[in-house]
Amino acid sequence: ESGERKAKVEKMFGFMDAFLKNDSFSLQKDILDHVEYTVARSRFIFDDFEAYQGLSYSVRDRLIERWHDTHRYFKKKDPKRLYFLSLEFLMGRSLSNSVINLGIRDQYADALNQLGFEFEVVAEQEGDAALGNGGLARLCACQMDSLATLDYPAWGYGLRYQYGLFRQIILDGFQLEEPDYWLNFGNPWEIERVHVSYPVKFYGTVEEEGIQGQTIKVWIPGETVEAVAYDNPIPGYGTRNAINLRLWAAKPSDQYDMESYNTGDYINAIMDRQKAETISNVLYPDDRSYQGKELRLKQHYFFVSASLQDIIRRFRDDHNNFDEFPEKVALQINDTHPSLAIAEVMRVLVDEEHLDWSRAWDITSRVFSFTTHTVHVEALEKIPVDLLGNLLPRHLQIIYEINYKFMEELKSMIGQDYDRLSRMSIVEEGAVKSIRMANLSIVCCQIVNGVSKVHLDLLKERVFKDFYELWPQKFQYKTNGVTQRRWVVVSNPNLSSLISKWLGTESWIRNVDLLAGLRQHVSDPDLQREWKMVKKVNKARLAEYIETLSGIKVSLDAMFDVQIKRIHEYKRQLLNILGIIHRYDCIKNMETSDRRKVVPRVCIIGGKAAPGYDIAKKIIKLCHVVAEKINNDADIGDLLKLVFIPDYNVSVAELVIPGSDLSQHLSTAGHEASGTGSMKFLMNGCLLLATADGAIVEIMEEVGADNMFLFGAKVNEVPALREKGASLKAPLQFLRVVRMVRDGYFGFKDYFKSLCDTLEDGKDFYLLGYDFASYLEAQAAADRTFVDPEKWIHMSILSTAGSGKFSSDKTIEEYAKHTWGIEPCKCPF
Ligand code: CJB
Repeated sequence: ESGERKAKVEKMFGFMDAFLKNDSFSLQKDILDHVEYTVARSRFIFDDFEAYQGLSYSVRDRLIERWHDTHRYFKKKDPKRLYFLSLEFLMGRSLSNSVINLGIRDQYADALNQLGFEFEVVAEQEGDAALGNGGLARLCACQMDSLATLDYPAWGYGLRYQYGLFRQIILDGFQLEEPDYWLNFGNPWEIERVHVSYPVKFYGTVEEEGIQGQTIKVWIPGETVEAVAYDNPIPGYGTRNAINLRLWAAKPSDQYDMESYNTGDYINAIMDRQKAETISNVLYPDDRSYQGKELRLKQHYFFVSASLQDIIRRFRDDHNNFDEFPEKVALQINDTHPSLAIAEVMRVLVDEEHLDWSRAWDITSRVFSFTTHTVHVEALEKIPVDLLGNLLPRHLQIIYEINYKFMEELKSMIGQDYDRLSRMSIVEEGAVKSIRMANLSIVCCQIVNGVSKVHLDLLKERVFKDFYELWPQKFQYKTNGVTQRRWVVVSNPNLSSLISKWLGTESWIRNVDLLAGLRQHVSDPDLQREWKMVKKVNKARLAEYIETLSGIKVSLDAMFDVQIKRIHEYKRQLLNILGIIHRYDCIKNMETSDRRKVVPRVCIIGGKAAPGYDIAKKIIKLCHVVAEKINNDADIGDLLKLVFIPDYNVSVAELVIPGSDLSQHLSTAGHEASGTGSMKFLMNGCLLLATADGAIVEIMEEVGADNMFLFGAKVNEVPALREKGASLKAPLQFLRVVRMVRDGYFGFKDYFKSLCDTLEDGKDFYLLGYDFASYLEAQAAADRTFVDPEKWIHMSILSTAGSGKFSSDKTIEEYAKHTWGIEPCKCPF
């Protein structure tokens, strides 16, 4: 840099220092300034929400400063960058997480105090950013936190939905969906970039043109929509780095159709223009089911096209030879949703940059990597050819060409095995001819990742067997992880301080291996006492929440037993409810003297059902009718309570997890690719009651099977059990509780009929009947342990101590080394 420029930069740094100081007086002044000038409320009277806004805008200033410095530094160093493409990011709230990562939480709490506000109360004012459905989307949020913390030069790209995941309302025990129009009161965490916008094109035709004796394909699109960037800074912990999550919103394009204006139909022309905005309006709430909807496909391409224009523009700023593209760019496709990016990169390289096909393909296949999150072949995304050909005619041609070349190559390797060829083809023939996006991704990417060890085994043996046999070296796994910053430091500050005290350092917040150091204190009575105390305080907070929600008073001496996650048949919330009915039934039939031996339980269930998922909605209703019966049975009292927590989301999880004793992960083995909820509970010292599925198998290796309550059929037993079907006799206790539901013991007999039918002999696909007996045994083991508090605490401490492997920091380090080939790029302070 020239001397003059350098001096200017230094002067700017000086200014920043003058503006953004973190002492209590400066923070108070900044908050008040924002209340007065940004929020436009009087600094003399403002409420908690306005205090939240003023505070957040002042945090945002600090984020922006770091974010600018980070990007300036990245630009200077020009490292290989990772671009993380995902249609969903479930960020939840930002305030607490940001001030903790910036290292100024206590200063802010103090400043607020001086102004007459309480940090916790103000932080509660923030709504969740719910731009995702569940595990897959929250995983991305955790990974962004780790990417920033570990100083990786990364960008996230996604969509800025105006309606996030629906809010769940429970009316008479039934789920209703309410739109989440979350941007109503502004969003301090984003920065609108009106100047960062790109045209995205759809429809039209492909024509051939001759250029210098060569015929090239030219796409003449029929519709243009503008993508505008909204940037969301993501601060790392213990570093100056703040990376960017860039979300796109659709706006009408200025390249409007003059003709329609000139025909005099001004109003209709405006209405048509306005329709463009609908593309990024709403997040699809169906977890794992793909319907060939045009709007969804439009969302995917809108997102892919805008992101790639941005990425290529940045690359072009410093490079003019696309052969360097794979050295500077790693593109991560999160599930198949962004996989049109493969065809888009090929289109740009071949049609716009005029590279020949094989050079373009070589470059493309070296930049992409793909992570799949499913174990179900049926859940893999397929796009009907008619739909794709109409919306993106050139992309369809490109995909056909990729497939043609792949099929030729495959034939030369495996010969004329037509069954196998048709299974592996990117194009699926059949009633609805369609494009298999997973096959496209596998063919293109050099690395395909699963999300746990078990998941990888299933990919090899079942889901992508043919591909694995062809290219075994492509298949890897990176066990999912969660960030200890949000899931312990933000959500469980008491535990966090306790851990730091006993480890003698806060370094575990960045270096999670240190958690293992708790093991050496596990038998120390002081630690045990303090550990127990922290749990009790968290349980009291949760109990208060439950009482406010439902009016139900729960006993803090009871075991808080929790299952919170999306409602799905394979996750078997139904098994949990049937277990609760069984417990209720046993208590009812006990001699009064025996009741003293019953371990009191508060069973907590929470989760959303996809709006069109009938059986899942029935499970929610069943939970409510069973709760109604049990909670109002004076005979039962504190021995058993059942609470359904409505509108489960990230911030509810932050409250519930620290206050749980036991958490349940009941998926039929072979169905949960990984599971990440279990990791959050584990870090918080909750004991797990689980099947040996997904990442639980690795958790077992870390904390030891004797520190968990495991049950159920194993992954490799499930297929044979299914084959046996009707001859698998469910135990009598199971038949009895199902009969109670069927016979209307809890009411709604007709309504629950179809739910009960799924449990009949031979139809019980998820093996609830088969697993019921061992489930009850695991529950009994949990009860026996709970009455030995010392043992319970011991197991609890060991759970936290063994949770280090399940930090997203670990996952990200693995990806960085073995998949993306990126290095940290730490912005100097
Ligand atoms: N997952 O949340 C979703 N949605 C999908 O459509 C497919 C998978 C989940 O992804 C998580 C992150 O990898 C996994 O931990 C979880 O097992 C899986 O169900």
